[in-house]
This record gives sequence, structure tokens and C-alpha cells, in this order.
Amino acid sequence: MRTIILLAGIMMSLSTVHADTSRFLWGAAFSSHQVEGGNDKSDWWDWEHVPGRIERGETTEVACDHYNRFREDFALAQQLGLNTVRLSVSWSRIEPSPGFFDPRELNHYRDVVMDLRARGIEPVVTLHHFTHPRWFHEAGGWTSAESPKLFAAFAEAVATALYPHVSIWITFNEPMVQITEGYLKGAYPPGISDFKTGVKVFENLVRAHAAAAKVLREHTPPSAKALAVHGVGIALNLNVFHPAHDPATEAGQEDLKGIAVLEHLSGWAALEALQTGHLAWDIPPIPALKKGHREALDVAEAAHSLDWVGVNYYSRYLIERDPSNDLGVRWIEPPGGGTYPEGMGEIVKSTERHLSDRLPIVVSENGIADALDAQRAGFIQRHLESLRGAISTGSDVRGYWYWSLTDNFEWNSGYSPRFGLVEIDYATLKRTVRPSARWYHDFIANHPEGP
Ligand code: GCO
Repeated sequence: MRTIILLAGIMMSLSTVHADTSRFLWGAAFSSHQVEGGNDKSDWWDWEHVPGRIERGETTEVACDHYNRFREDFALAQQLGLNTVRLSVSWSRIEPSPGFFDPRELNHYRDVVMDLRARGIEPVVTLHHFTHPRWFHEAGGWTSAESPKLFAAFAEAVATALYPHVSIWITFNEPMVQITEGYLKGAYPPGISDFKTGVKVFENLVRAHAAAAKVLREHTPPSAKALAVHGVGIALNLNVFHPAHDPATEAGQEDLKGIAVLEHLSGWAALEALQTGHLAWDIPPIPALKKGHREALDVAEAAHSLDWVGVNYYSRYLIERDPSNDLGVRWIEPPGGGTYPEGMGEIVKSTERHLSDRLPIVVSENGIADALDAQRAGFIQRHLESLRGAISTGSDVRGYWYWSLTDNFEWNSGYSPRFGLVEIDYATLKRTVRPSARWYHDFIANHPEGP
């Protein structure tokens, strides 16, 4: 009898009602390097161990110890009523040396996705979230013509090992951030600051996406079609840019020209290439490129290589022309800060204007660093209201993934920005669900079909 009662208790906690995955994907996101700890065969590990790079000298030996505590974290995701969790797998763990795919690590990630599924949560798997193996970096990383082939081999190893448990894939997180931070500004690994190299990297990322997309589609189970989105997506970093000056003035017109360059670089060039297979650069002269850069190239295999588009949206910036800056523009935080909920709907609409394939949209990241948890619930609510506005005027948005499930390592900023629905006490690794997470739970429960 006792056993029966116990079992019934377990069944009850596992049968937490989840929003229907065929209607709307409610979730939270995170990436391997930012939470797992011990990702020591990666380029980011080497980067963060150079003194002075990361605030307060923080590194990821332990991070949130998610690698060992994923079940505890997913139990919390389940309590929150999420029906999707967006995670990433670590290429450097899986392929620590060229061509060796470590079966223990592949099994680890199989356990990860199966644990989610056992809880009624659909895993969304990102293959590349900024970090990759040290050996790949040493072999030239994304500047090498071999890189698309190497990435596709990694994709094949992952897709085979996780089959048939993953129906929603993301090839790259923020490919254009990888390019601007890593190859134009030199603020992320490999720390290069050279526009022409960035252009080459873009081509390789497009080829790598296309090669991986083919493999991933072949390894997406037929049952995936029952989900609101399935197959291959990309997560684009899209900010809202407004001119610093009145567009009716000459200065405002200059600002708009700068915005066009930024938008092309940060989102639309990639979105166009992955739909049409046509990779076009049309950059007017800017300080980093005295003569500008015009280039058109066909990457036929990239045509129609997306099944859905992910939009990472955080904030708004005012843009002003500034010849002293490499890109010829200055980013200004608007008075009162960059938080701009109306931008959620605006960015969905402008994404749609750049769709030539009919692709559904998912908000693949949206979040706020708020240690005191004073603003988070309001932030989410206002962004969801804006999203609701876009949907009610015809936008095809099928999901929302809050960044992030737990606090985590925020790249060069270290551990101080607190994005989590769940707070991490880094001294004890204790997890505490924040009040805003309970608010999010209730919102989802009341809006199973979307905001
Ligand atoms: C990015 C990433 C995340 C960040 C998040 C908060 O945008 O850099 O996708 O890894 O942690 O955006 O800044």
C-alpha cells in the first residue's frame, strides 16, 4: 500500500500539466559552457584563463555544476510548467580531438535529453553556442575552408546519438555575434579584428549551417511534425535600432544609413543567405573598410535551409554616425535604459519583412539581468504583451524561451549579471526559484496557447 501511495505521489509530480507542444512552446534557454562547468577543452576556457579578460577574473571550473546537476535543474523547469528547454551540447566535450567522438559524452547528452522528455519537456538542442574545441580553433576555426565539413561531422555524431529524441535543432546561436565579437571587434575568441576575415567566416558559417541542416533534417523523427515548430532553426541576435536624431534632419538621415549597415550585419545578411542561398554584402565605406565591401556569392546548398527562425531580443539602442568607430556608428543606451518591450513586436515584424520562405518565428531568447528580481516579471509580461500584439495582427510566432533557466556565466562579464528564473548561490550551488519564475509559471498555465 505504502509503495502504491508513493508511486502515486511520483506520478502526480510528473504529470504537471504542460502547455500543449503542438500549440505554443513555452520555455527557458541556456548554453553548455555558461552552466556546466569544466568545459576545459574549449577555446573559451583558454580565453577566460588569460588574466584581465573576464571581470573579477572569474572562470568556469564549476560554473553552476549543471553537468552533474542537470536532473535537479530540469525538475525545476518541470515545476515551472515549461514544455520546452533550449540547451546546447559542448562540441569540445563530444569531440575532444579531431575525429574522436567520445561515447561517454554522447551518452551524457542522451541522458540529458531523455531526462527532459521523461518530464514531458521537449529538448531544443543548439550545436554551437559560441564555444568549440581547442583543436578546431588551432586548425584555423571558422576561417578554415575545412570548417563546414568538420561541423557537419560533429552534427552527424550528435544527431545519430540523440536520435529519435530531438525534434527541434538550432545550428548556430547568434552567428553574427560570433563574427562581430570574434573577428571584427576581437572581444571574444579568437580575438581577431579584421573585416575581411569576418567576411570569410560568414561564408564558412553559412556553408557549415547548410551542411549541418541536411544531417539534422535526416535525423529529425517523423513525430516532430506534431510540434509547433520542428527541424532546423537559427538563433539571431536582433536588437532594435532607432536613429539618435530626428530622421527629418540630415543627422537623422546619416543615423539611418548607419542603422542599415548594422542591421545588415547583425541579422538580415544571415537570414537572407539561409533562405535564398545568396550571400550578399553591400557595405558602404566605413572606417574599418575604406572602400566598403560588395560581394555576392551563391551557396546553393544554403537555400531553404531553415524550418523556423529564432529571434533573440533584449534591447533597443540609439544609433549615431561616428567616424571614429570601426563600423562608423556609435551605440547609445537610450535615456532610462535599453529595455524596450514594444521592440519585441517591432522585431518580429521586421524579421517577417525579411522572410522569403514562409517560416514560423520563435523568440529563442529574451531576458533581463536582475539580481533583486524586482523587474523580471514585469519585463516578461510587457514583452509578452507586445508579442501578443504582433500575433493578433497576423504574425506567426510559435514559442517564447526566457533567457535563462538559471543564473550563469555571462561571458566576459563573469557571474555578476543574474539572468536566471532560478537563482544560483555560487558558494553552495543551491538553487532557489525566484518569485518571477512563479509568475511565469502562472502566466503559462493561464495562456497554454500562447501570450
Ligand atoms: C548571447 C547569448 C547568451 C547570453 C544572453 C545574455 O546573446 O550572448 O546567446 O549566451 O548569455 O544573451 O546576454
